[in-house]
Amino acid sequence: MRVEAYHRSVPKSGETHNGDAVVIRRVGGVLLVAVIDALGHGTAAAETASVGVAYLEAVSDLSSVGSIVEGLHGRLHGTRGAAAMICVIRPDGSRMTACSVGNIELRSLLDRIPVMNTPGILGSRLRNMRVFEAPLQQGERLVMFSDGVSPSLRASDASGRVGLAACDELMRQHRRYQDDATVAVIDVKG
Ligand SMILES: [Mn+2]
Repeated sequence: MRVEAYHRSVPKSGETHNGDAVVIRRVGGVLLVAVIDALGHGTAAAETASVGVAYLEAVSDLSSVGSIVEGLHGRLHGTRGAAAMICVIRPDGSRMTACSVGNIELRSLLDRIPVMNTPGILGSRLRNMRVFEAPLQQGERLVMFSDGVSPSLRASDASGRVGLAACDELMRQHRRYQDDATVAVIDVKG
């Protein structure tokens, strides 16, 4: 199966700097999709988010989501802290593994992902990390989003749209203008 990922991220209304950030990259065919939401907004939040992005752009071993989260937690020490969801997908698209610390949410079109959020703030407080995983099937769509997007979002809300057009439709329906807002869409194709 082929897996494609896209994202849209915009700052809070009136801000030019974004405390949300997304990393999408492949290492040896393994796909990493990460959404970061630094506490607060504006320049200081954007600086914290960029520290997280730098770590996730450089991490070379994607075999353990728990290790990635612990590494990100360590790197963010001394910053204002952040929520983040790390999702890793096998090269053949057959399985996903993820961990979400704080309030980054995940919705699934086929609704077979046992999502478990981990309480805490990366950089300052991380206990009882919960890593969840599930097989993926053709036609699945995963949507990861920050709390600048309404939790009423469903993965089916942009059905019929693909890529950035799907991200933009989800934003149009669910964006909250008082916070930085991010959606990342992962499509599993045949
Ligand atoms: Mn936020």
